[in-house]
Amino acid sequence: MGVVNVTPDSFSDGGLYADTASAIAHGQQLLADGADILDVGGESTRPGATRPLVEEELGRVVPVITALAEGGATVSVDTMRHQVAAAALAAGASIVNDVSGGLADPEILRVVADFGSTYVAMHWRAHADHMTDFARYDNPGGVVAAVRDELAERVDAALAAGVAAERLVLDPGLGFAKHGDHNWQLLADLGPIKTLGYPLLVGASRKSFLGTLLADADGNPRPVDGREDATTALSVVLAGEGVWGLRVHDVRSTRDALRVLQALETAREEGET
Ligand code: PMM
Repeated sequence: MGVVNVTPDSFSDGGLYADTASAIAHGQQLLADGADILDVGGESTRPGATRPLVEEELGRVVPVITALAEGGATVSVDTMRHQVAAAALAAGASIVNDVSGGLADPEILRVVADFGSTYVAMHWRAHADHMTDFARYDNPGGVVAAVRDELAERVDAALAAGVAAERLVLDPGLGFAKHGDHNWQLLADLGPIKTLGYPLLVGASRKSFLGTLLADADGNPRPVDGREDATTALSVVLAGEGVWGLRVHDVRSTRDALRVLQALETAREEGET
């Protein structure tokens, strides 16, 4: 899944594709690089970000989705709002990627059910302007158990609203009300979330915990544009563990890495016959 952030302020690529034409061109480039899905978003969720108006978000994503879907792309809309989800699905998107898992705007679940679209429910606790206040996991089992249990609640809500079970995808929500150690614990132990029985999407690309991992000798985090190799390394590991989708900014490096995995798998299978 390639990221098309039509925002002035996303942490990883803020402002680069903020206008319609450059967002469309970027989406087309990601397709050429091998993306299966384009994830188009008009709201930055970086820590501390404030929300755009609904009209602003609609104006950012709808023309981009229309153009990319008309060109034959499979498009997801990265939104927490039912109005934006409805307009995006009407414009040709087929997946709703809701980072709040239906908590920010429960009406979104009904929209997804009505359209029969695929729904990505991510683990989330609060909007970006105060999510770090919620990065506490004192419960037994810590962050892994909490994320599993809270995602199970979102699954129940989605199913109750009429979303089809076979159209549900779950996401542990790296960086959302989570500090670096929480992200690593989740990545190290996705098993309990997998036991919920739904495909998993993971968005690790360029996130701050990778910047912290790669900090220089003075402890300064590696800037966003130097986190690509670490992102690719995680893509390889996660794909090898059977994760359904990888939400990344640089599709080419992840696609290349997946090709390597595929070639090894094929060679192994041929070796066995
Ligand atoms: N991360 C961001 C935005 N949307 N959606 C899903 N499903 N999972 C994520 O981890 C996720 C997301 C924030 O990253 P960005 O600002 O680079 O888009």
